Formats: sequence, structure tokens, C-alpha cells
Amino acid sequence: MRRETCPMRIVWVALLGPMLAELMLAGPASAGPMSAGPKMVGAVRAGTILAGPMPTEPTSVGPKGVRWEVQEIARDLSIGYAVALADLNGDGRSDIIVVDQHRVLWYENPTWKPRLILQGKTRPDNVCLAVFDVDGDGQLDIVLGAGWRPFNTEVGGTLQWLKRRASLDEEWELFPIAEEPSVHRVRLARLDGPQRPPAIVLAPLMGRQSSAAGNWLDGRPVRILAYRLPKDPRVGPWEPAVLSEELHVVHNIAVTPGDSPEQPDRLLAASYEGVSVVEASDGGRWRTRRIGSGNQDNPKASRGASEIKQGKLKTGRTFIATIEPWHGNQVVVYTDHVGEDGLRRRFVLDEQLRWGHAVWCADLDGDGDEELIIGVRDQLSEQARSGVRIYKCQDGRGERWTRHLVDAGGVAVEDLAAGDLDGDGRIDIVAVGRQSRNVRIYWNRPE
Ligand SMILES: [Ca+2]
Ligand SMILES: [Ca+2]
Ligand SMILES: [Ca+2]
Ligand SMILES: [Ca+2]
Repeated sequence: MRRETCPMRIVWVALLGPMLAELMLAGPASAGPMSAGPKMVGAVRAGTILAGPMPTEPTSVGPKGVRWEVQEIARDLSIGYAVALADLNGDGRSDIIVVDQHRVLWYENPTWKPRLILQGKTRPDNVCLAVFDVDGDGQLDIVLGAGWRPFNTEVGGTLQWLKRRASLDEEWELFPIAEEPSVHRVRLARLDGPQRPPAIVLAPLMGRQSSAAGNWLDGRPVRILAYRLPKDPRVGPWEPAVLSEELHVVHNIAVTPGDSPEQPDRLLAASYEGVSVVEASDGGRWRTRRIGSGNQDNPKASRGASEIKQGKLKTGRTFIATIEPWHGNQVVVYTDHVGEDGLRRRFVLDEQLRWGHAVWCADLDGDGDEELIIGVRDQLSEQARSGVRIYKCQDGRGERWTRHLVDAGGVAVEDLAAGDLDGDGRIDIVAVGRQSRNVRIYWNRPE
């Protein structure tokens, strides 16, 4: 008899109610840019694990009305660089797509059976992805960034797209798009109106010929590129348009909608310069405008901002959430209040972390305000561990937040994504790890 080999599906029993780890975090009301850290009231109490083979301390808390059930679906990644949620097999349920160092995989909802998309066909490391129907045949394809060598500013980085074959059990077919040194992030943006397919926007980390000796400020600035679809994406050629060539060490970008559906999307960029918006200007030109200071405490080292997303509150106000400085130790929110210097007001929510590495905004408790979800990659201390944290806005403006530790120590988070995986209307979270090499689902359940 064959032995059942399915070690992936380990269901963790999550902890509820009293194991609450919650901090009240308040950016001082008078805080301007570069304000000091938050005042903390109360103390973190770590939860206790009830079941599970790994020496972790998943808590599983808040915001109010939400408890988290943790399910680990893989622990055999080399480096889990990126995760996306999309319905790859068209059954109406979002699947989990993971970019691993040498592989791309998807985990099929609801069994989470792992399926191979590609292995060893790209220059290592694979690093980023975007999912959409590139060739318009009605089936989702995957745009993949690879050749990740962060400090090689001379030669490629690769960008390619992957198309499924007749059977989902076969490896997917690869079509090259372009090469650019230090390919690091890829996103989709509507640049030509709602009827046209999105463009592929590529953000390398470093500018060409920049160097460690020059703190990556020498050489050329980073080229943020947009690739519009060619007539036949299997053949190309893919011609890049340069949307910005002004910033340095662009660790991430986020896409936000334009003022109307006809207007091109905007990009938010996190870089050494802080937070910038890249937007269409007159005559088809693009401009880069700085809107947030970033952390400029240490101008000759890592500085600025590192991760970025925009969130919204039920009052209609927006906020921008970042990790600062580059690979930083601060969770920062910029409100939509713009000062006389043209910069948004900056609030430091949390400094008890090391290498924050993922930011997401989603309404997890259904009250209309989007919460902030942060993935932390490294351990700062036994008390401030890697994992997943949630911050909930308390004032409708984005100046005061509470913190909830969803997973303290269980995932060395490289990336995370949020979406409703089981169709119950509650938004779930998926995180992928580097040192922990795992994939975890956090199921959003009623308290
Ligand atoms: Ca599916
Ligand atoms: Ca397709
Ligand atoms: Ca909410
Ligand atoms: Ca759900």
C-alpha cells in the first residue's frame, strides 16, 4: 500500500480571544515629517501555541470581531520571494501563486495541492510576478521577473511571460520580454484607458552603473519602464516607455487609479528619495513628484522608503503606508494632509521590527476602513519577531492606530497578499517566507 505523502497540509489551531497582543499606537498630534516614534501604551503578550510541529508562537488576534486560523500549506520553498492570488484554473476560486527561487508554483484551492508552473528555466533568482491574460485567449498568464542579482547594475535581470499548455500538469511555456539590470518588481497599470489591456510596469531596484561605493546614488537613476502589449506577445518586440528616470533604489511601486477611468493609472514609488508619485503630465509626458519625505535620518546609508501601498478609510480619505528606510525598521503612514512644503504628514506607527518586507491594505473586519497588513522578515528580538502584523486605524484620519500580532515568529515574510480565498466575504491573508521557507494562509473567522 502506498503511503499517503501530504505533509503540507498541517492545520494549525489558532488561538483566540484572551491571547491578545495589542498596542495602542499614536503618532503625536503635532507630529510633522520625521517625527519620533509612537508612544506605546500597554505591552505585547505573546500567545502560546496549541498544536503544530514548528517552534512558533502564533497568536491570532484582532481587530475586534476577527480571529485568525493559521494553515501552513508548504514548507519546502528555497526562498519564497513573491505571492499572488488569482483563479488560475477558472473554477471561481482564487488559487495561490508563489515565486520561489528556482521555481514558480501554484497551490490549487481548496486542496492546496502544489502544481509546478516552471522550474529551472529562468536565470536565478526568480523574484516577482504579475498575473493577467497576456495573449487575450481567456486564460490567465504570468509575467515573471528573474535573474535577481540586486547589486549587478550592469547586466540583466530578465522579464518573461508564461503561458499554460493544454494540460495544467505540464510546465508552462516561456516567452521572453526584456532584460534590465536588477529587475525586482513588476506591476500592471492601465495607461491607455479601461478598454485597452494593461501595460507591464517594471521597477528595477538600482540604476545602471550605480555602485555600493556611491551608496547607489551614482551612475544613472532607476528607469521605471512600461511595456505595452505588442501585436503578438509571443513574438514581440516589446518596446519600453520610460515613465521615470529620477529616483534611486526603488524598492517597490504601487499602482493607484487616475482621477477618472479614462485617466492613466498613477504609480507610487518607494525609494531613497522617500515617497514619489509617477503620473501622466501634459503632452503624453510623465513626471515624478515627491510627496513624502521618507526616513532621511541617515543620508549616506539606507534611507527613504522601501515598501508601499495606498489604503482608504470609510471617510473617503486615503493614506499611504510604507516601510522605512530601505529594508527598514519603521512602519509609517502618510495621511492625505499636505503641508506647506508639499509633503504629506508622516506618522511612525511601529519601530519594533527588523526588515519589514511586505505591505497590504484591506478591510479585514468589514467596517469600511482598510487595515494595514505588514510582513516582517527578520527577528529584532525575542519580543519583536518576524511574521504578520495588522494595524487598525482609530481616528478616521490615519494618525492613530492599534497593532495586532497575527503571527509572531512563524514566517520570515518576504511577501504577502490578501483576498477572500473561501468566498465567505471575509478577506484572508497569505504570507511566504525566506528563512522559514513556508507558505501560510491566515483564515479570517468571526470571533
Ligand atoms: Ca481556482
Ligand atoms: Ca492567456
Ligand atoms: Ca476595517
Ligand atoms: Ca474568506
